[in-house]
Amino acid sequence: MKITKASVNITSPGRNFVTLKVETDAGLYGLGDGTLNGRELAVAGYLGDHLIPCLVGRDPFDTEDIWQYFYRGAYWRRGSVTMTAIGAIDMALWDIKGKALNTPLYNLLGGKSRNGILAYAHANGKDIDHALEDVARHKELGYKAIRVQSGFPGVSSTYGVPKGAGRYEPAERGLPSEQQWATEPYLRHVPRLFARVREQFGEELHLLHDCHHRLTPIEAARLGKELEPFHLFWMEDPTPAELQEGYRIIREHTTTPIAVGEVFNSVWDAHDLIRNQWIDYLRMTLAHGGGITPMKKAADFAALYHVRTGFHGATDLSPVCMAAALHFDTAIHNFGIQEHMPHSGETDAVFPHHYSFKDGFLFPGDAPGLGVDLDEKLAAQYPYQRAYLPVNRKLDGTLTDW
Ligand code: CS2
Ligand code: MG
Repeated sequence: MKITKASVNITSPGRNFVTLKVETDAGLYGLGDGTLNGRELAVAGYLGDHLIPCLVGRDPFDTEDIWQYFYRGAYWRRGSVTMTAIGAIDMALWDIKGKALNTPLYNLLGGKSRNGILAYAHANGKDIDHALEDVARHKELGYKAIRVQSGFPGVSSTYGVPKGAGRYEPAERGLPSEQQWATEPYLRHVPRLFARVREQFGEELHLLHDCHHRLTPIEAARLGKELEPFHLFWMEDPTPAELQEGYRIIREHTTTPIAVGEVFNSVWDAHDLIRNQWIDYLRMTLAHGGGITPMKKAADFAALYHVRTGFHGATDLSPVCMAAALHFDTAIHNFGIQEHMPHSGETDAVFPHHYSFKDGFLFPGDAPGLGVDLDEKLAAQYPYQRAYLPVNRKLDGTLTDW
C-alpha cells in the first residue's frame, strides 16, 4: 500500500480543530488529530509545508520507520508544534493499519486489558456551594471520578471555572484574556473545598484537583499534605515541570498522588519524574506526545516505575485523539484514568464516532481503526477563528506560570 495524498483540515465547530487525513492507493484513509490549542496554524503549516511532501509515496504500515524519519530526520527535535504534527501523522497511519486489517486499534496494541475506561469529569463553580452543585450533577450523570475546581475569595476570575452560566471551554475567541491569581487565598481555600465535598458525597467518589502549575514545590507540598485527609485520586500539575527535580520536594512531603504532563511532548520531559518515582500519573496524551508509536514506549517505561497513564482529555483534543486514547487506554496494562470533557454537539456532528460513555466509563467501540470520521462538508461550514488560552497575572500584575 502507498500513501497517495495527505491534507490538513481546519475547522471550528465551537472551537478550533486541526485534522490530518492521509489517503492511500487502496482507497483507505486515516485521520490524525493535530490540534495544539491556541497554536493551531503553526501545526497545520508544519504539516503542510514540511512533512506531507515527505510522506506521500511511503507505505502506511511502516509506522515505526516513518515516525523515526520525521523525528530523527528533521535534525531539530521535540517541541509541541513538531511533536503534534508528527503525532497527527502517526495516529492517521495506525487508523489506516486498523482499517486495512479490519480490526479496532486496541487489538494492534495488545487487545483488551479491561472492559471499560474509568473517566473523570470536570465539576466547577464560582464558589464552594456552586462547585458542590456541579459535583452532584456529574454524580447523577454516572461519573465515579470528578475533578473539582472552584473560584475563591480575593480574585475575580479563575482559570478552569466558567465566567458565566455556560459550559467551560479552555480557549476563548479573539486575543488572550487576562485572569487573576493569588496563591495564599487559594492554598487556604482548596482544603476547605475538599472537606465540604467529602462531607457531602462520602468516601467512595474519586476526587481530583488541577493546580495548573501555579505553585512552587514547597507550596504544592503544603497543599498535598493538607489534602491528605480527603484521599484525592490525584493533585494535577502542582508546579511547572521544566525542572523535573522540583517534584522531589513535593514527593518527600506528601502521600497525595501526583499527576503531570499535559504540556509534555516527549518521554524526555518525564524521564526523571518517572525513574525517580516522583509522580504517579503521566498526562501526556497521544496528539501532543508524538502519537501512538512513542506513547506506547513511554507508557511501557512508566510501567516499570509504577507510574500509570491519566491522559489529557480536554475539549481541545479532538474526537480523533479521544478515540485513539480510548483504544490505547483499553489495551495497555498500566492505565490509570481518562479525562473526559464531552465535546459540544456541533463538534460531535463534525466528527461522527463509535466511542461512548455509560455509568462513569468510556468505551472505544469495535469499528476498525480509530472508529472516528470527519464530515468535511459540515466542517467547511465552521471556518477557523483565532482563539487563545487566557494568561494569568498575580494581583500585582506579575505573570504566573501555567
Ligand atoms: C486542563 C485543560 O483539562 C485540563 O486538565 O488543564 O483545560 C488545559 O488547560 C487545556 O486543555 C489547555 O489547552
Ligand atoms: Mg490540567
